[in-house]
Amino acid sequence: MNDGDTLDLAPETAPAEVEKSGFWGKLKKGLFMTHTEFLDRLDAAVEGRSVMDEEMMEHLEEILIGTDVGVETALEVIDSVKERVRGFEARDVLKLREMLVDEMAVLLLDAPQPVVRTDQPTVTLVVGVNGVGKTTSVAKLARWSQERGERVVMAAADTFRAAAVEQLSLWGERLDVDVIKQAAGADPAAVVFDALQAAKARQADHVIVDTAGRLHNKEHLMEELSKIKRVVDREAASWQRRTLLVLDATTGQNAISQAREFTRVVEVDGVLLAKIDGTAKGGMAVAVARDLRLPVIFLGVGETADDLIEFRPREFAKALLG
Ligand SMILES: Nc1nc2c(ncn2[C@@H]2O[C@H](COP(=O)(O)OP(=O)(O)OP(=O)(O)O)[C@@H](O)[C@H]2O)c(=O)[nH]1
Ligand SMILES: [Mg+2]
Repeated sequence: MNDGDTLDLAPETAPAEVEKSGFWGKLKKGLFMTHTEFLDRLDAAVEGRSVMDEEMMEHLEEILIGTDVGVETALEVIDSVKERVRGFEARDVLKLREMLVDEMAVLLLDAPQPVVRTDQPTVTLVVGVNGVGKTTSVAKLARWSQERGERVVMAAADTFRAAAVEQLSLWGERLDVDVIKQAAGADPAAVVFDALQAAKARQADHVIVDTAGRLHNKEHLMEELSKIKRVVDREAASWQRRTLLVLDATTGQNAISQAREFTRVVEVDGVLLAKIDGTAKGGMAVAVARDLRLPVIFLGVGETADDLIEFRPREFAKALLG
């Protein structure tokens, strides 16, 4: 895949430490398909025009909706752009992208932001339906923590499939992170209990829990997640506890309905949107933030442990539309 180096997303606006961590490179890689499709369609819409007119605005609306930002958001962005065009300024199409980025960023900044406290250890439960990218995301989060100098423990609480424990153990070896596990079929809550005891003994900073995405039925899955949560609440009462819902960006609106269903039964603190690199529907992140009112915390931008970035509204808008 193209690394997006040709997109020239004005990295000079990003702080130096962001540059070093490769944030822009990963963001561009993650949004490459979405951005390219957006630009192609935008170019086609503005070709041969020098001023913005009503017809072009309609086009633009469709193009935005095509990136899956959600219909409401697309309409809001277009309304704001229309307002600005009417008010003043430049009806010049060259200003268009700039305006779109601005308006999208404003809307995104109005979305819920994650609450982060850094003074206590953290337990992160990673939940989501099967195949969305949970186990890979657990590894990415472990790497994320390691890079910040934290001591990490991973808990293999997807005991439903034998292969799931193996998959996480393999990541543990690669990353040199302890994996707490039991035999397949064991009680996931017991694995989490063990992991928390181990974490306390080792003075770990972060326990990351991989959970099953599929069980005998949905009720069973939800029951199991509540049981795990009760163990965490009891055993790590003074820790920062968070539940991250992993959604697969390539499934578009399906992921949005999944999230609605999940949040009805499990309290979710934020979303990790995986596989955004594999779709032109990267605007999904906006729909999660705006329509579901859930903070998007991380974006998964590939299959390696390094392919994780945090979600930053302004930068996201810029990489998406700029
Ligand atoms: N391109 C891309 N692929 C990803 C990303 N995250 C995960 N994957 C791939 O998605 C597939 C499924 O990932 P898993 O982490 O096994 O998903 P899971 O939710 O744990 O699956 P189950 O345990 O079966 O429910 C794997 O092939 C991963 O490499 C991502 O951000 N980008
Ligand atoms: Mg898994």
